[in-house]
Amino acid sequence: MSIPFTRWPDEAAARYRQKGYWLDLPLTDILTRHADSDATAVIDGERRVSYRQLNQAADNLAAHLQRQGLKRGETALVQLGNVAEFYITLFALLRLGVAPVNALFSHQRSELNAYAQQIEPAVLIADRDHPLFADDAFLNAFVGEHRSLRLVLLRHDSGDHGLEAAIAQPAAGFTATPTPADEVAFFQLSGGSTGTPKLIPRTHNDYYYSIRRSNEICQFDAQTRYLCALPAAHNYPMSSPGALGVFLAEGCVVLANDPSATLCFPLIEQHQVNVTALVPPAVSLWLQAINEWGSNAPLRSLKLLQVGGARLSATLAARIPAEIGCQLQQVFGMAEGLVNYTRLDDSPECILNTQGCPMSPDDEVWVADENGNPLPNGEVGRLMTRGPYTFRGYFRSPEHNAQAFDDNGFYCSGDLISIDDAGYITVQGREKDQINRGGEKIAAEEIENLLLRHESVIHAALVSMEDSLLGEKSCAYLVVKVPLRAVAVRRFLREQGVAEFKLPDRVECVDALPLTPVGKVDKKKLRQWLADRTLA
Ligand code: AMP
Ligand code: DBH
Repeated sequence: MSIPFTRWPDEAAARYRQKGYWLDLPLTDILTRHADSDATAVIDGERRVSYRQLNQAADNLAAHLQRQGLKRGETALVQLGNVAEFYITLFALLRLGVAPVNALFSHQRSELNAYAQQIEPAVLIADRDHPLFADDAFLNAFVGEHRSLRLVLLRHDSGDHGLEAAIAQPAAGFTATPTPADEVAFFQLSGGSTGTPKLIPRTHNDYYYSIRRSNEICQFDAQTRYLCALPAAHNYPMSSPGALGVFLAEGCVVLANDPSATLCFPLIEQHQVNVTALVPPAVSLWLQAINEWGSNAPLRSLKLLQVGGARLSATLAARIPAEIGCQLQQVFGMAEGLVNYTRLDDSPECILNTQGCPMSPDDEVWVADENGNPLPNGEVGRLMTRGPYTFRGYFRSPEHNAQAFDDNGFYCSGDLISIDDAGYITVQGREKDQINRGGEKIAAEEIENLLLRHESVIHAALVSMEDSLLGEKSCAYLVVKVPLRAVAVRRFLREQGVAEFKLPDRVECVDALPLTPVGKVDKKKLRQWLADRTLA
C-alpha cells in the first residue's frame, strides 16, 4: 500500500539522481547516522537529549506503533508543539513508513478535521497541554467522526494514551520499514488560498536534498547551535535548514515555545545559540527589547539571523547588523518546495534589498505575465517554478492542481516577483487570495466560508490591511441582515474551531461588496477603502 501523489516525470527524476540530488536514502538517515553520538541533539527546557537517546526514543516509539498494528503506507495526524517529542515522533513515523501531517499547535478543531478528512489517519498523536485535548470531549467526538483512527497517543497523559510511556518501552527486534525514498515521507501544510487547507506530499528524496543543500548554503555544522522559536512543524524551521539541517550536521537544537525576546534572549545567552530563524515582526520586537534594555549583550553569541516567511523591509533589515550585531540572511521559501537564500558572502546591498536566489542550480524559476508568457528580467509578474524539491501536486486536489500548475509542471506560487540580472528575486506582492499576517498565512476563502455559516451574514470578504508590526492584518467586510460587532464575529469563528491567528482583526459591515466587471468581489477596492479610512 502506498500513498498516491503526483510524481516527477521519469526524465526529471533520472536527472536529479544523476546530479546527486536524489540519493535514495530515507529521511531517517539524518538521525541514524549519528546513532552512536553522545552530542546533545535537543535542549527542551531542563531536558537534554543526545543523538543516541533521540535515536533510541524514535526506535522505541516506532516499535510500539508497529506492535499496535500500524504499517507502512498508512498516515498519522500529529499535533505537537516545540518539544523534543515532536522530533521523536517524526522520526518514529518515518521509520515505520507512516506519513504524518504535522498540524501547527495553533490549529483547532476545524483544521484538524480538514486534515483528518483528507488523509484518513490511522493514528492521532497530540498533547494534553493543548486546550482541545485537555479533557476527552473533543477527542471522543474526533475518534467517532474519523473512523480510520485505530490508535491515540497523548503527551502528558497519565492514563492509557501516554506518549511518553510508549517512548520509554524498549524496542525489541524492531526493523525499520520506511517508505521508498521516492515516495511520500510526510505532508507539509500549505498556507493556502482555497476553502480547505491543502496538503503537500514531500518525498524522502526531495526533502533530504533541500536540507543538505540548505546546510551547504547556511554552513551549518557540528558547532551550530540553533534556536527553534517558530512552530517546529513549519517548513522553515524544519528544513531551511532548520532543525533537520542541524541534526544532519550533528549540531544542537534549542527549543523555545515562541519567539518573544523575554523567552529567547536568556535561552540564547544560556546555550550560546549562534543561529536562529525569525519572521519580520519578531525581529521588530527583538529590536524593541534591545532598545528598552539598552544592550544587545545577551545576543553576543548570535552569528546569523535568518529572516523569512513575510516581506522584510530594507529599513528593518538594516537594523539587524547595526543593532543586533549579527549577520542577516533573507529566506524566501514555501512549504511547496522552492527556497531562496541570500548567500553569506553576498554584498550588504544584496542582503538588505533582495530575498535571495534559488538554492539549487536546477531550480527553474521564471516570471510570467497574465497570459502565462515569460517576462524579461526586472519586470514584475507571477513566480513560476519547478525543480528537484518542488512538489508536483497537492494531495487529492485535481481541480486546484489544474489551476496551480502549467502544462509543463511549473508551480505558480501566487507571489508577484521580479528577478534581477544576477538571478536574485525581489518579492513585490501577491496575487493569491491570502493574507500574510506576520508570516502566518490565512486563506481568505477558508474564513469567508466559515463566516457565511453565521445566520446574519449574507456576503463576506476577507482582505489584508497594512499593519506596522505584522506587515498585514485581516479585515472582514460583511453584508449582514443585522449589524454585527467584531467581538461577536470573532467569538462565532472561535466557536467554529478555527486557529486564533485567522480571526479578523477588524470587521466592517457594508451595504454591498464592490464587484469587478466580471462580477467577482473587488478586493483591490476593499483594500483601497481600508487604506483611505486609515489615512482619514
Ligand atoms: P506557505 O505557503 O505557508 O509555505 O508560505 C509561503 C509563502 O510565504 C510564499 O509563497 C510567500 O508568499 C511568503 N513568503 C515566504 N518567505 C517570504 C519572504 N522572505 N518575503 C516575502 N514573502 C515570503
Ligand atoms: O513562509 C514559508 O513557508 C517559508 C519561509 C522560509 C518556508 O516554507 C521556508 C523558508 O522553507
